[in-house]
Amino acid sequence: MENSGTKKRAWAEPFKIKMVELIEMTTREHRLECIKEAGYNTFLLKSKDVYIDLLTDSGTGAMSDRQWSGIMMGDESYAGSRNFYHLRDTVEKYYSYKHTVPTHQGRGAEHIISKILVKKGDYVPGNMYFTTTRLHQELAGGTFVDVIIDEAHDVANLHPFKGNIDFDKLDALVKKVGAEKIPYVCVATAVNMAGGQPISMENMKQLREWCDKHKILVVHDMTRVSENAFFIKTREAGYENKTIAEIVYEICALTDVATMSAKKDPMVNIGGFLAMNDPKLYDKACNLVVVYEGLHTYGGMAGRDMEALAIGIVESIQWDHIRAREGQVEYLGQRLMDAGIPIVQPIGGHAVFLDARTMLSHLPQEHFPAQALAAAIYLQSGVRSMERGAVSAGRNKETGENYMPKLELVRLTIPRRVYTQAHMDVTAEAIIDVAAEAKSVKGLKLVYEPELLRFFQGRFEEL
Ligand code: P70
Repeated sequence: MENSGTKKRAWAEPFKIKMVELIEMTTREHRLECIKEAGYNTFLLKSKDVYIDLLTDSGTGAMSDRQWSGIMMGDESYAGSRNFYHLRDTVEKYYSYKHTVPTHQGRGAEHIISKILVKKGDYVPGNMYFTTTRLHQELAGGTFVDVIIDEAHDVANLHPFKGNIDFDKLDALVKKVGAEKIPYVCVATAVNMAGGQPISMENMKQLREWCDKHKILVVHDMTRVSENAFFIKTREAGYENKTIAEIVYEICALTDVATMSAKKDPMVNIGGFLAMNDPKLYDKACNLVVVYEGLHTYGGMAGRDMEALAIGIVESIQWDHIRAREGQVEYLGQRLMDAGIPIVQPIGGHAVFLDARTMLSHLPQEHFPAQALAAAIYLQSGVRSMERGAVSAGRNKETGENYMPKLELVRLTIPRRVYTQAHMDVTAEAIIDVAAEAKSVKGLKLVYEPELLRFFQGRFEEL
């Protein structure tokens, strides 16, 4: 019953567990060795040494029995696989976009669209940066400009739609560089780097009008669109009686192009796509996908994975599913808040974000408090999280200076349909223990810094 769910009631997962994967707790001694060997970077830990893995919700979800059946229906023909047509029709039916180009994952789609639309000297405004998205815009010669509302940069601000775009910032950019230098606005739903914060439908509609007025395209990073739809349904007037499917469709229909990392919302272990309505743009994307990914009817995906994705799209927009998903994230966030742990509020869609700046207030940002906190949590409990602060923000491409973002966060990301409420309890207790001994956590210095996306492979030492 979709509409009764907006009242505060207990929720339960709309599934039962048919197969389990065993995990093991390790000793503190062993974890100390592991984190040192990993250069204090949780990306470099081996998963066998991790107890509860909250590094990411990307590709880590549990597929349903239906999705696994879809895997068996893979049509692995080089060209014209029937799974491609199933995927294409599903994207059009639920997400509104007529043309779909499969890619190996989200960044494959970002690569292609940036190459097509961004010219040297262009500016690409967006509601906060995402690491891979911004890099592809920059590699194509563009400059990213943050146009998210100021509230998004303030961890404690309770704005219900911290993913919203500030139109004064967009107007100022047009005034400064001219609309012809802006190929598109990149709008993300459930903004990852802001803490999984949603954009409102009202703001999306305004964006459509603004872009029409300036003849600028809207490119939608729809990686977590159903999570955004959940917040619209539960927070925005006029949407309480709409289904998640209706809201998702309405959001998508306000945009021209979409990039999707299918490893999130639709719960496949690998895959993504680029989608659009304009046949000319589709033609260009087909030209490029054969160079970088694969033939346009499979892109970077196996037939079986396209089938599982088509099924996952439908599962991702079911009310029972999304309510349980968000209920679990909220449960962890609320437990931490009750214990006085500083987290990004309101609690986001895919993760709980710890405010490392406050938790480790004895460390200056140059000593990478979020990186240090993620390492300390692992050491304490075997729970793996991810830094989302100065290390992730990287350096200014012109000046080489370190970006020092306002948000210095550690992300506890909840995979879909994988962990139980008891795992959330254990995680919360571990964080509370670390907070009690926060002063003993030392800052870090970079000892190896890769040129691109340094957070993935960078190595650190304790100061
Ligand atoms: C995460 C993952 C991926 C992602 C995303 C948004 C809003 C595009 C993508 C790219 C994986 C990740 C990626 C970079 C740094 C850390 C982690 N997010 N847009 O964990 O999609 O990974 O499929 O190429 O969240 O948040 P893909």
